[in-house]
Amino acid sequence: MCTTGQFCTWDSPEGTGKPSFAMRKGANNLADVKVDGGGDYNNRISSVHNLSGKVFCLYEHLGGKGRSLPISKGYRSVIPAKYNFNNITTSVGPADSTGKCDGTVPGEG
Ligand SMILES: [Ca+2]
Repeated sequence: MCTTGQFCTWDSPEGTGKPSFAMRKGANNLADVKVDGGGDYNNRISSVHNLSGKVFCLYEHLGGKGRSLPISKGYRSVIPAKYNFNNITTSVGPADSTGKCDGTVPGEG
C-alpha cells in the first residue's frame, strides 16, 4: 500500500510484488536496505508510484551519482524500457525545487 507522502518502489514490474520499499526522504544506498528472504534492494527497482508530492529521482549509483531519472508527481507505472533504468537504481532522493535531479539523497527512510 502506497500512501500520501511516500515514494514507493517495487522489484516486480506490476507495482504490487515484493520486495518493495516505500520512502519519504530517500535512500543513499539501497544496498543497505535488506529484504525478506535475504539479499538487499540494490539494483532491483522496476516500478514506482510517486505519492511524495514532489518529483523524485532514481540514481544509478550510490550517493546520487551516475545517471538519473526524474519521476513525476503521481506517476505510477513500470519504468518504461526506453529509459534503460530497470534494475539499476542504487540511490533515491527528491529533486530540487525546479524538479531537477541534483544528486541529493538523504539517509534511508
Ligand atoms: Ca546501480
